[in-house]
Amino acid sequence: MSTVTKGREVQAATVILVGNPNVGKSVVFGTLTGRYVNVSNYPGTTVEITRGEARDRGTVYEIIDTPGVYSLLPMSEDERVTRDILMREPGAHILQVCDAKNMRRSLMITIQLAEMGVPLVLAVNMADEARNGGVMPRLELLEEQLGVPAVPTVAVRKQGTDRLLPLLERPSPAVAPVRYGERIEAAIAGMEALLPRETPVGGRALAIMLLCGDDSLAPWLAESVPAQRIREMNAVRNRLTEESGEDVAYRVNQARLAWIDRLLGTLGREEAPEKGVEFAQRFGRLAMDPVYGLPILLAVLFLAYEFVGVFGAGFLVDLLESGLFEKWIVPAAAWAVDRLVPWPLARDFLVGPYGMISMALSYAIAIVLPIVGTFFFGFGILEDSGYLPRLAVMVDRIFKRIGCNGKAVLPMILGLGCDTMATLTTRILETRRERIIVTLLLALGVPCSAQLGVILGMLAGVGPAATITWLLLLVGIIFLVGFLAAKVIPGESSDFILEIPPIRWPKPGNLLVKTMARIEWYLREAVPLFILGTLILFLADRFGLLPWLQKVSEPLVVKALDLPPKTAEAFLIGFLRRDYGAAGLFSMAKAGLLTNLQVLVSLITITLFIPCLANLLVIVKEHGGKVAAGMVLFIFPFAVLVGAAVNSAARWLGVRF
Ligand SMILES: Nc1nc2c(ncn2[C@@H]2O[C@H](COP(=O)(O)OP(=O)(O)OP(=O)(O)O)[C@@H](O)[C@H]2O)c(=O)[nH]1
Ligand SMILES: [Mg+2]
Repeated sequence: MSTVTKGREVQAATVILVGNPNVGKSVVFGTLTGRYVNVSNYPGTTVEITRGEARDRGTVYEIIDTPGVYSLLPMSEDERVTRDILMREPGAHILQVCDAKNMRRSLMITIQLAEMGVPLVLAVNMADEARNGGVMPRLELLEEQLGVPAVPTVAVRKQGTDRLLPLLERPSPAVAPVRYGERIEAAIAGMEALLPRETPVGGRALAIMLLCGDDSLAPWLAESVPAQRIREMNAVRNRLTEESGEDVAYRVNQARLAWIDRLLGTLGREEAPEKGVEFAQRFGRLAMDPVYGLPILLAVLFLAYEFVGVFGAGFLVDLLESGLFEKWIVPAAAWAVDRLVPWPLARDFLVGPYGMISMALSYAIAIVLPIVGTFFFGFGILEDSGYLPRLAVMVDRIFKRIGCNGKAVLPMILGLGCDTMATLTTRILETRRERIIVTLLLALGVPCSAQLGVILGMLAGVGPAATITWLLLLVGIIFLVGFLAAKVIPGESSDFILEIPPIRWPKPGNLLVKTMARIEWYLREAVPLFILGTLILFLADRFGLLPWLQKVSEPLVVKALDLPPKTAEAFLIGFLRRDYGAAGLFSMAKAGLLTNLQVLVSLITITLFIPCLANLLVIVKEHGGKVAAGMVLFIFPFAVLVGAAVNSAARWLGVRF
């Protein structure tokens, strides 16, 4: 990349962070740029690229954080994002972040980067854990063999990371001369000859990718190579597969692994004291155990319920809503409005039944904020401890039934944070079928944090029987719909391959920053929509539309679901934001407008109800308008149907909760 002068600073280079999932790329990104991006202890935290700037002695670097990859031969959408950025930024310098505990896998990528001929520096991260475990490789020898710097780092403690930027000023490509046997080498040579002379990454690397059957390069090929050449390339590839009769990608991988094992064998390890199995790792193993895993899961759920449902939605909400808002803020605002703006309209607008302060702010700050705050905090602990991938192992067998594998539990659990974000995270799933199934289940049955908290709070008020009914029904519906969807939606499932990171004590710093970042995001995202929703209700009320809304929705809300007509308002704004709708129900229940059965029916319906606007937009973005429309058309009647069925069944059985 050319050198551009920017003020007195010199724009030196673009640096792309590349590496396996969960090795600490985002932590390194944070220490280099000072920008926080989400960091968690499971693979697949980052699914999109983030750019930031780093300065070193008057030189400015553009740093790019990427999703973790197992190979630069992309198997999933997030892996493709990383490979494509390498293609799109020719001349960029690469900083590969390795996991010192797992150099075998890290070096798979190093080989591919060497073949691409990109300038490279290695950060051998997690040196602390590798040293503790006695598996830290001797890096001087590695540097010598590969011909590039390999810096030991402990990114979370900023150790070694200050050495990276100076080394990135003038890096050179690594040397990793892996040979793949005569036949494949001949095909590589044939393929290379057909490629254009100037390619964004090395011709040899591209030739190997194409021979391994990388279809995701098709758009690039179509742009840069004449059609005749592409046909010739296909011929080379077909001939090779026919001749060797073996999977080329498999052969290539085997050759690379053999090369790596030889290399690692010559390196040797740093001396380290032997240590017994730690308590944390023993717990980590039990959490995946088919027998002990279950009580651990139940204990985790119970703690989450106590913390979010009882402490957050009960204690904190009471404190803020009944204490702060009802006793102080709303009366004070009413008093001030009376003095300052004597028009009844203004008074109504601010502190009336659909007022900005009495409804929008008090829902957002007093009901939803304490709930999402406690949720995000508890969720952060789960993320950073490394428990989530173990849960994935536990549920793998069940998830196979719904056409996915255990990995799908990650987006589903993230959905409990925010369905919109989780829909993006479905990219870590390998096949389109899995992505569509999980997207559907997220939109249908996974309540987001704010909604979940409000729901837990309401259910806690009704009692354990209703809570358990709600939970069982929801889990049952998710699996039933998943099971049916897996039958209907064509396509393949993929094998379950998921890295299990070590159990770690969450770092309070990361936990705090992450929770604050999410709360800030929540406030920025939610409050404007709360205000908009309140405005819609306020205007609808002014223009006398609310009775009309209640009337048109009467056959559904009153007849089918047996709920008070006012519930229609909650459903309406629930589309704007799920949690807002739930908060509407919450305040109705608190005011004693709903019977226990009605609470349950309305909660089930609103949980299943159509996804919020933001979620819908992301579904359109990821899967197109048709899929999104199909989902909404299925979900909406389905939600009402289930709600009505629960109501009739409970009445028929005489259960009142
Ligand atoms: N002990 C230790 N933990 C680390 C170190 N660097 C990162 N971590 C932890 O490793 C986990 C993963 O870090 P991330 O930065 O999210 O990893 P990533 O490579 O960006 O992961 P993906 O985005 O999923 O590809 C987090 O729990 C970090 O706190 C380190 O040097 N030592
Ligand atoms: Mg990351």
